[in-house]
Formats: sequence, structure tokens, C-alpha cells
Amino acid sequence: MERSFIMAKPDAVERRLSAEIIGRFETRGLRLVGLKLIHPSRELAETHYAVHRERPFFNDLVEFITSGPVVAMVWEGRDIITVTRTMIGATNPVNAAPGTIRGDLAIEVATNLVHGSDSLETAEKEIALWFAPSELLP
Ligand code: IDP
Ligand code: MG
Repeated sequence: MERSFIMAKPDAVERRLSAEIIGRFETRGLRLVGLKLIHPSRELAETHYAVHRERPFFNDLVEFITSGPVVAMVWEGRDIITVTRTMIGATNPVNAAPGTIRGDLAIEVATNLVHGSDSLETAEKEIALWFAPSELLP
């Protein structure tokens, strides 16, 4: 079964939307196999977003993601990347469809509430970065 790394970002925790976000994946029928509250270090954040290192918003992105606790999760299910990315919605919430997390609950691209891996290859790397094998259900 396929797995993805999903994170409720600091804005989600600050706005008390963690349960809402977890609940959407739960009620969809996905299986939660890893969950923890963590205040990310700069090193962890920079590694996680390394693909964006050259982007003009990289520093702001790292500052933001290290600004408070996040809810780090691993969800499992068939076609997990497509299912979770569709549920999360477009990167810029202005373009996110109603019914998606970003389309229902966010309006700014920098504070778009949730991260989801964009491929199985990325997911594998992100899961290994954020979780020890012992922290995940078999
Ligand atoms: P994704 O989260 O939908 O996969 P990415 O392109 O991987 O989007 O970008 C990572 C994060 O960087 C986004 O979720 C968003 O918070 C932030 N971001 C992306 N583009 C911009 C931008 O143009 N300005 C500010 N922040 C951005
Ligand atoms: Mg991305």
C-alpha cells in the first residue's frame, strides 16, 4: 500500500485546524500510520524544502515552517498521492477548488495550511526525513 507524508503547517496548528485536517483524511478512508507534533528545526525545514532553495520565497518559507509546531503525519492508501493532493487543493488557495482543504480554509499561498508529498519518490524521502521507522505502524 502507498504512503505519503502530510503536514499540518504552523498556521493550521495556530488556527486550531489540526483536528479538521486530520479528520478529512480519516473520514475519506485513509489509514493513519504515523503522527507527531514537532517544532521543526531550521535544518529539518531546509532539507524538507531543499528543492525550493533557489526560489525567492525560500527564506520566508523556512522561517514560516519553523515558526511553531506542526503536525507531521504519514497516511496510507491506494493512489495516496493523487487522493491527498486532490484533497489538499492548489498551492495558491485563490485557485483551490471549494471542497479542498485550501479551497475551504485558506486564502494566502504562504499560509496554505498543509503540505503533501507530490510523488511516491518524494514521499519516501520525506517520510524518512521526518519519521524513524519505529514511529510508523507496519
Ligand atoms: P505545494 O505545497 O502545493 O506542493 P510547492 O510548489 O511545493 O507547493 O511550494 C511549497 C510551499 O511554498 C507552498 O505550499 C507555499 O506555502 C509556498 N509557496 C509556493 N509558492 C510560493 C510563492 O510564490 N510565494 C510564497 N510562498 C510560496
Ligand atoms: Mg510541494
